[in-house]
Amino acid sequence: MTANFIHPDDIRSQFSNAMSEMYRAEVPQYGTLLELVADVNADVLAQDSELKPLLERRGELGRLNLEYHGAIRLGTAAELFTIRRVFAVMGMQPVGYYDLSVAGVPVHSTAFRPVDEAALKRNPFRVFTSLLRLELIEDAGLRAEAEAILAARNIFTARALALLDLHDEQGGLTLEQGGEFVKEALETFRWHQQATVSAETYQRLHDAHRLIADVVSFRGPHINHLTPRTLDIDAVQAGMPLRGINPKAVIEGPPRRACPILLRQTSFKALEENVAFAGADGAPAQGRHTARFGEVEQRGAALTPKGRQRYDELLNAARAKVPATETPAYMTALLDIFQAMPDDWRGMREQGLAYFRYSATPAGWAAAKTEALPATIDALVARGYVQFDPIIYEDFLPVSAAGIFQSNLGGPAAEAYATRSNRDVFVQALGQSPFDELALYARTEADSIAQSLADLGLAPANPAPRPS
Ligand code: OOG
Ligand code: NI
Repeated sequence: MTANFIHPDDIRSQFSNAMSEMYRAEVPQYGTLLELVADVNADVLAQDSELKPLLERRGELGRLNLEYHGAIRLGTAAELFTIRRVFAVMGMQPVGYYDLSVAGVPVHSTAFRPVDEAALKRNPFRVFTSLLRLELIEDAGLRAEAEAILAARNIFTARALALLDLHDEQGGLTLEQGGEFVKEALETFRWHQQATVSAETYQRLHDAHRLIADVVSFRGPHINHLTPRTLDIDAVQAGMPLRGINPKAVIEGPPRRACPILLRQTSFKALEENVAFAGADGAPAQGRHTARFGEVEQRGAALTPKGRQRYDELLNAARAKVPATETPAYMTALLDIFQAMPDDWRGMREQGLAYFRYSATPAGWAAAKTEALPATIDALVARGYVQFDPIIYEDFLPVSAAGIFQSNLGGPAAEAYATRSNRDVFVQALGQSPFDELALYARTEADSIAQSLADLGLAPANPAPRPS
């Protein structure tokens, strides 16, 4: 990259700041949530003196009070294709494929996020991006109508599109162009109180699925939530009502553990907002729409395929025992059933359940000068010459995502759609295959092992740089 161009990580930082500012202005309750999260994080750090150096070592302290993610819902393949280009300018690539139709939500999704460690540390912001699956609308007439409405809209400003082309021609954007790009891109995510459809059309879309009405009835894919990261999600959940915020009933994901795994999430219920529908005679008709909310997440270790399978089995067992809607019985069952998974890093590592980042210890460096070291990572760990820290899970969980969708769409959980997942269609619309998240974690772990061995004089070369 030429020195004249602004770094994609800096564009992403500018963009996430602008997005946060816009969303706090649009949804004041979200600002209250941010304050609560900052207070809880400060309390946790004050109470646990070992946590701060650990977070520092993992490079996570600086990014703690930054928003971790947001979410949008798109209507067409062309929108998904262009949004990929928009996010690429900000150093965000599609990672993972999530099929939510199995949970009765007619979308499939990916997460646009930084993929390499340095970029994640600079700014972790990512966007969970869903594409509506119109083929799941049963009524052919309504489907055609929704298609026509979506085909007529353009969610990007003309200037944003021009800057995208310029970016691709030049191989980057100048500082000034980068700033302008952020401003233009932000327009795509803005809330519009003015719906593009009549109240009657809205109602028919809404009856097919509330999510369909949310995607089809507006000028663009308004950001529907932002999510800061917390060190204690249970404290945030308990603290919400005290600040006048109405949380969803359960925390999604794994239970509270000494060694946190994957991702735990909760949110406040979407707000009911005034909208103006297009009136037949040009006079707008007032109505209501619920779409926008605030979320919090707590992240833990990325699990290996084996660990993930255990997680899925234990989660399903808990859900089979107590429906996830029944708090607090469900949370108790979850805690109970997860006793079956070791809750210490050593045990997790020995059983191959999580990914770890290895590094040489001071004792290892000293020993490397005076003795012949064993050459396997296990032996080095056993002697205390190499230490290991969990690699943080940077992705999402389909069952949890469905729970977040559901609680914010209101009403009972919908039946699963009978249709199969349609990954090929998604990939074609996107214009590339999403990265495989497990391969990314495995690569980070392998690199750290190679680096540790090299640092201790046990391997000839540094690991190859990750292609970006
Ligand atoms: C996305 C819901 C999923 C998460 O954090 O799992 C999500 C949406 O409501 O559009 O954001
Ligand atoms: Ni979310």
